[in-house]
Amino acid sequence: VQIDFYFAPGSCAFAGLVALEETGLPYSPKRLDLAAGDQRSSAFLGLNPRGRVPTLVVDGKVITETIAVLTFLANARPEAELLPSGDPLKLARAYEWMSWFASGVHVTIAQLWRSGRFTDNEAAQRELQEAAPSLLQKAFSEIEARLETAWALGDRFSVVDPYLAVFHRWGSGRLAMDMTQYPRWQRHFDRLTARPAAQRALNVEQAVRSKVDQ
Ligand SMILES: N[C@@H](CCC(=O)N[C@@H](CS)C(=O)NCC(=O)O)C(=O)O
Repeated sequence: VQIDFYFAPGSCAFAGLVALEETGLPYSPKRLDLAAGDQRSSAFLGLNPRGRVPTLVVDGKVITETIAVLTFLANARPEAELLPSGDPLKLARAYEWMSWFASGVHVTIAQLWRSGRFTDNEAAQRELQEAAPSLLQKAFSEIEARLETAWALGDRFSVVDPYLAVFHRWGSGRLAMDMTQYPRWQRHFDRLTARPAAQRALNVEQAVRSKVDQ
């Protein structure tokens, strides 16, 4: 199997990068420089017409969208139990978290950093940006309240966990938020980044990073 993984360091593709490392499947990391606009090259748009990372290509089949990428990887290595099997409620919880991240939390971030996606009107863009921080505070507090266990789904790691870490990194990084106000989430993040697969993912990012990407 030939696996190519298109990603950008520091982006939401970190979730897929950690998941890939957790599977142990061999893959070729393909770094895009989002600031330089690599995602809008005609070659990449041919793979993903939305011009976004993560994009996973498995034997020529293209898989886009974080939830689809994480689901594929979990099912590609069922023995790793990266998504719960045989427990419909736990599996629903996994998709509850991930759907909220993709359609809620991540979209609020886009409202702040990429308001041009929503409107060309500059005054409206400013309004979108100004509304975002309090929405993010609310979302981050909800994450903190929900994280009652070691991992998002309980005592077992799943692909939900590196997806959570994406937002933690943005919070402590570009958003310059005081993440100590979310102690459970901080512990979760430390636990996640201590995993060998997460360490390898961070090394892959570091190896290609020439500047700080979003
Ligand atoms: N719904 C997509 C969102 C992907 C996305 O927006 N990725 C960002 C990086 S975190 C991106 O590629 N941005 C490039 C751009 O907007 O030009 C998913 O969940 O995978």
